[in-house]
Amino acid sequence: GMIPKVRSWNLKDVKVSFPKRATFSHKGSHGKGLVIGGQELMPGSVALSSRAALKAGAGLVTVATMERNIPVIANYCMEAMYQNLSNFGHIDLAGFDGVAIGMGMGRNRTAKTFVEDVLAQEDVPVIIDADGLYHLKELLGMLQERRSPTILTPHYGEMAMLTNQEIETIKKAPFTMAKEFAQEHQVYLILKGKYTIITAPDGTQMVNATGNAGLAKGGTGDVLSGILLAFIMQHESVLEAMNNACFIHGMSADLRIESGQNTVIDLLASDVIDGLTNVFRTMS
Ligand code: B4P
Ligand code: MG
Repeated sequence: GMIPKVRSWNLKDVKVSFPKRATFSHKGSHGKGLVIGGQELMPGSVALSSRAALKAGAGLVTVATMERNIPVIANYCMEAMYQNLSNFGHIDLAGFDGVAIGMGMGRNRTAKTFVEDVLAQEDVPVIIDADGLYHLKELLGMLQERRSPTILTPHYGEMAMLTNQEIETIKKAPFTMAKEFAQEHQVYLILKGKYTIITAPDGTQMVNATGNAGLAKGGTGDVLSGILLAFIMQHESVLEAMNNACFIHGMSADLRIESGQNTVIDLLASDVIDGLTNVFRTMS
């Protein structure tokens, strides 16, 4: 097929658009984020997302998850606050500047009602990942009605599921598939892969080339969702936040390898979070 002219987001773009942390800033200046997910057998996902959000600069992070998982998650992410998801039929998003939903959330019907509930609340930007995308499949009609940004982060398998296509079909025309979907449903879309394609609802596209095969391991997508949550709360533009999140997530993985701290074999999602320090050191 025809190869579209899509530009790569680069380090210079990141440096120009990355928000400066003001000397007199307070935690309220950097966003209050809510991470929703993590069913009983998957506590690690939201632990990674919430820690990634804090390490990426979010002011406050609350995790809404299964009660019995809270101690495990808090052990990895002490700075977060917690809500008991099992007690809520409705999650009030008032007071939050951004929401990330779906990581390790599971595919039962209760989980679906949370996705529906979040999408119905108008004022907050929402990131939907992983099992949240699975539930979204039946809720696609809600997307166009939303008044604040919705950001979807499928990998190729999830994109195939959302569009009723084979993965091979997506691979043949990923730019076109992403653009059509983003425009039809009026969403921001991050199609994750070796080259990640970032699309705005108006069809604007950018590609990210940072990252390496070390990222092909469970949990790295959850880290991206957390970084993204932190950035959409602090950047003026959603598109810049998405581009920077993808670039920095991959750059952290690249620096871990280049510095000899990890190899592409042993790199863990948590190493990508730890690597953010080296990335941010180059930003100032
Ligand atoms: P899931 O079981 O849903 O995996 P997951 O929980 O979403 O994992 P995680 O959240 O950690 O990773 P994610 O991909 O979100 O599904 C996995 C299955 O989906 C696979 O077994 C496969 O069948 C299918 N699938 C997924 N991606 C596919 C692809 N590209 N082509 C064909 N089939 C695919 O996030 C991973 C992160 O790491 C992203 O940011 C991504 O950009 C990055 N990354 C992964 N591999 C990379 C690489 N080689 N180079 C650079 N970046 C890479
Ligand atoms: Mg994932």
